Amino acid sequence: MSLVQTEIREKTGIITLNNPKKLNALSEELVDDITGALDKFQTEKIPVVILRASEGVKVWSAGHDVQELPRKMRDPLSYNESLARLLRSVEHYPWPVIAMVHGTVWGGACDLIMTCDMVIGDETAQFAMTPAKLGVPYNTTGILHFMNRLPINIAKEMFFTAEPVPAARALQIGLMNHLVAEDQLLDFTLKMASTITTRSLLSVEVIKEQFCILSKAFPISPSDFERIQGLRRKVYDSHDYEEAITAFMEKRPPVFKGV
Ligand code: LCV
Repeated sequence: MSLVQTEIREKTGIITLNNPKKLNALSEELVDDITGALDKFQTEKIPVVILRASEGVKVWSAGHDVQELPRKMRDPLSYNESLARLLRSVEHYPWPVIAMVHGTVWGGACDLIMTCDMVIGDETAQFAMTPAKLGVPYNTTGILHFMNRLPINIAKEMFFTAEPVPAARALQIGLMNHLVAEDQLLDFTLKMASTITTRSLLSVEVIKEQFCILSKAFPISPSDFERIQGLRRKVYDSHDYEEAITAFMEKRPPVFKGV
């Protein structure tokens, strides 16, 4: 039983996250179903994809499945980890992927939204970036997604406070392309998608790939690369990381010591 529903409407592919009992947490299983749906749409040359959650959910996605995070001393967000694989599959889908948001979006799912090409939400949409709550050393590509999309001071506020950003503010800071009324969200998103299907898809594909290449054109020296690895290791080897994950499981607030 797939954890996503897929359909094609007027040449637009729709992937609906459909694991409400886990609040669409981005488990390995859900990630595999999303990437499988994208592969299928790519084979069928579907020129635009909408990524959404089921009608009327409170939580669009609760982010990385915390139960699948390593308890300690392993990078929770490494290159081959499920979340990173999912973000790359969205980034490298040849044509636009539009995030359609009703409900709250947490952590890695926030990064997923920031990796989609456009974001359209209704007034229930909220976005929270949570690594600092979970003692997680977010990864460099993920931070770059936020730096590419938001003013750096806004991106820092999201990471440092881990507080949800409500829909109106998300529109104001440019996190969302459009904020539309809940009852118009699907029609508005489908209309944008169908406009794109009338354009030259070869041109759209090459322009999307250029955005992808240029958004990563960030020279970094080998010593800085190794310094970042060392800094991140200090965090995922720390008491704070292990305490945060344990506290989440035990449903209690974490007690951070800064070590
Ligand atoms: C596993 C969950 C989750 C969940 N995983 O319902 O970006 S990073 O670096 O932080 C990255 C590592 C990441 O993405 O980490 C995950 C970030 N996500 C969050 O911080 C959201 C955590 N969840 C919540 O704050 C609440 O669950 C929300 C506000 C989403 C919904 O609250 P609500 O009261 O409606 P519950 O909290 O009661 O959750 C229902 C069940 O889903 C589990 C949660 O543990 C509970 O399990 P039980 O039914 O066994 O008690 N759950 C929620 N989020 N990310 N499991």
